[in-house]
Amino acid sequence: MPEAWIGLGSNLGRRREHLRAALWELGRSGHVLRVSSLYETEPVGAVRQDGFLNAVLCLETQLPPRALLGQLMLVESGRGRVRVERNGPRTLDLDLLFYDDAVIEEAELLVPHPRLHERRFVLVPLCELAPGLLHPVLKRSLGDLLEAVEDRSAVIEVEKSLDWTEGTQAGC
Ligand code: PH2
Ligand code: MG
Ligand code: MG
Repeated sequence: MPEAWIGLGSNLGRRREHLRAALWELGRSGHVLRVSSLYETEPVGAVRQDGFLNAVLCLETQLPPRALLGQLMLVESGRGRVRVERNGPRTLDLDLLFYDDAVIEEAELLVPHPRLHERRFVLVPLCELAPGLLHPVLKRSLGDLLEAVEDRSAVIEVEKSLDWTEGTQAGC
């Protein structure tokens, strides 16, 4: 069955709660195989905004990439995501990073995610789980990409593994 890698991020509201809910919801689209630690990360990009919680997961799924993307967007809206400003603050961001070793270049869907190799907040959690995974376009391992990345923004592990089966609790 195909394996999709998904990046999770939140910097608005009850961040941990948004990520936990996303894990739970994504379980409906397949089987969550692996989940990284949770990381407190410095915002990257032009927009001045609050810090993020980021993580990645690997989902075994029957859904083809477009259908999976649709599910990711549904889960985002379910957590109250409103698209106000490009790259601005969000309750929940779910990005399709890899879909097996597929290379997809459509207007709405670029896989692998075109900026993942430039961002420590994605590479660090990915490398925690799969440092040897080969980027299908760059043909380099994630470990290599992390070593080479110019991004120096802070990425700090704050929680070992998020238990998405636990009851609702105060977010952070
Ligand atoms: N997402 C962005 C822009 N900047 N910075 C961090 N640390 N984490 C993110 O998830 C993030 C970001 C747009 O998707
Ligand atoms: Mg994103
Ligand atoms: Mg996104």
